[in-house]
Amino acid sequence: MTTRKITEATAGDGGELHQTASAPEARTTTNHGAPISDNQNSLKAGTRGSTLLEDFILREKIQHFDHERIPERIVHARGSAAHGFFELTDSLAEFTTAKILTEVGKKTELFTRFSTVAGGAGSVDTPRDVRGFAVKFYTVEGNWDLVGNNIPVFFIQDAIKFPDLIHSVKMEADKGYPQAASAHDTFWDFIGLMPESTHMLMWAMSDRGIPRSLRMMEGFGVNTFRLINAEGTPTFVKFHWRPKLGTQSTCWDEAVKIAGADPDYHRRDLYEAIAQGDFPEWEFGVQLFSQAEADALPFDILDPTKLVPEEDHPIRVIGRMVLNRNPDNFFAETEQAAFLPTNIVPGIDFSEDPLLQGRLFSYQDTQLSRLGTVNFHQIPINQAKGCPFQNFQRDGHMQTQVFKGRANYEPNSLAENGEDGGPREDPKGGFRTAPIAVEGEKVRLRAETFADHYSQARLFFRSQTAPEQAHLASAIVFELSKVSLDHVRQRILGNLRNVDEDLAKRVANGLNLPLPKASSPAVAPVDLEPSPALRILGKYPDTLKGRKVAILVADGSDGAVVSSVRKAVEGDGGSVFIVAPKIGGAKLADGSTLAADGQLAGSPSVLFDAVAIILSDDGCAQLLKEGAAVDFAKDAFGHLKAVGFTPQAQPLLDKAGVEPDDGVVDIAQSAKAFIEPARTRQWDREPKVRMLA
Ligand code: HDD
Repeated sequence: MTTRKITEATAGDGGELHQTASAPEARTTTNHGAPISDNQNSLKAGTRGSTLLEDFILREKIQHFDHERIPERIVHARGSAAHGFFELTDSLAEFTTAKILTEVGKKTELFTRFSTVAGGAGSVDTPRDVRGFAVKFYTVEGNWDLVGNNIPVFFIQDAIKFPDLIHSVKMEADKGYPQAASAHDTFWDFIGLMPESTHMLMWAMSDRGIPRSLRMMEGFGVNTFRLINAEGTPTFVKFHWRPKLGTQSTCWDEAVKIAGADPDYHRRDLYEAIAQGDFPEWEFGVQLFSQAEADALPFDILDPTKLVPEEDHPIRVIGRMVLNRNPDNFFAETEQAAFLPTNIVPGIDFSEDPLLQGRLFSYQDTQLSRLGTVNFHQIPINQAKGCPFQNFQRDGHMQTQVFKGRANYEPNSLAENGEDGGPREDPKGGFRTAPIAVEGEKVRLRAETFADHYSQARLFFRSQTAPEQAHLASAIVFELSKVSLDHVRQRILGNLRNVDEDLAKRVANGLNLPLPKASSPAVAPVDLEPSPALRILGKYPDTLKGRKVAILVADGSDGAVVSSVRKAVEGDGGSVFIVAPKIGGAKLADGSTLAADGQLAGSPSVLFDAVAIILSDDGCAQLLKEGAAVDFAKDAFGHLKAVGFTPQAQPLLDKAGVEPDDGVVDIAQSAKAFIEPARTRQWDREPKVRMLA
């Protein structure tokens, strides 16, 4: 009797906020349905005694918790995803029977997961890395997964090298670091010994490796696939995603600081944009090649380390993807999503690309270890939604389908007895592999047509604008400066000489090392016509759409200037984020209080695309003593962002080393004048703030 009274008293310790239920539909139960009377106190031998083994409620709850984690993805562990739809705008009926590519106007549900590659599930969003770009289309002919990246080529030409590549880039086996970083011995050791990786290395070291937002990345199917039309004629195809918001990257110093300021920068950005109804959108395009066109290319269409410049073979835009719904539950959807390059639909087929061929095994296999059962296709996020999925595969761990009848084999004639005989193959509408002729001996060899490893690396480097080339060279200097093995650095420099003599010299200078002999390429590289489409800068129009402008205020700030900046930014499609020394806001000159969206120390300027610093004389005097305010201005300037200011903020700008240029704008005079520089970065400023290679 005494014990019971004390238990009730203890249960109430959580205060009146502790909610209880009596209606069966609102009750907490065990996993097997038994109602739980007390979810706060374990069963004890006396109020101060040991917990009893008999407490099945405690054991079930703790045991379930103990098993909450599943193995993270061996690559692409860190990811963020969203639901959306695909809409076809131009039919490819001439080339394929796939309904998703022929029914114009039809919207197909999809789920898209973006990821970094090297880091673990809990790593930061902004390391220098490739980004995964995986789309699962729930088509009426089954799920089609296009499992691509934000870079159109890959490091290796054969899947058999993939485990070595990944071992080399992930944290070193003995030390367990660095996490989510390619700047270490083993990665560069592998890359130096693998000249075929040089082309993708250029991409990874370019600004594409440090995107500003997942919403501002291009995507690529990477491998070549085939489309198959009603006559059975195959056409090679490469898939492309182009962001409506344009491509944009961060500065390296900025990416490093974002990692501390907001490790979830990309995840938050995607989530918030969708939650606010600002749905990210991509155009979907294809490059198509007949066999004759493919044969005429200077490279092998089956070689995944090569691309086909869009200037030579334009991208035909055939549809769009809109991401318009955040996952309800991160684990159930984003974590349990299983993407499989083998998920294709009738009318689409694989090519013989040896990297793709290996992928066709790896993904199904990895899901078994990650999700633990051959029935992972029954998890809601992985289920085919556009059509039924049915066959005679049965049982296994976590079987959730309850099959009726005894038809679980084929052929069967049970229908003749009036029983349900189950599903049947469909020779006409079912998936058919294109009858491509094959010939040759069984060999472990690579085609000679795969042997040129440097021409496209050179093409990429020479197609970049001057600032992009400088960033690329500086990125290699940064990474090689973290490498401790001199012979590895030497080998890379020798390889870089085959890419571009100027690039090699700049990197050697940046390291203060002599330039070694060029390594001997298997095939001498050739000069190709530069492809401006490989740049980020200037490829898409500058815009404030999807971008965030921070307005820094303090007590005494002029509310009229705040309003005019807000109006100008929002009018141009951007959004505004008020930063103040205190989260409760600042008292403006007119006596009103402006609530803050973020407190200064937690809202550094690295998190924004442009900044406006609106201060009174007093407010500025106070902020001169606040390091976070000085850094706010200094970093915005250093990261080449537009800096709007009121003249009273000048002492802060001076202390932060902000010098006048076209991107430093007096917004008290004109908020509008701030908009154009705010749409982009001030590349001319860069040589003033940073020594680039
Ligand atoms: Fe892979 C995951 C993209 C080559 C083996 N890969 C994975 C994901 C993406 C890619 C975006 C994450 C999917 C998700 O969000 O769940 N991978 C690529 C691209 C490649 C590529 C574009 C080259 C064209 N991958 C590749 C090879 C192999 C793998 C050559 C193995 C032989 N990839 C895997 C994997 C992963 C994976 C181990 C880890 C988690 C998963 O599959 O589901 O099977």
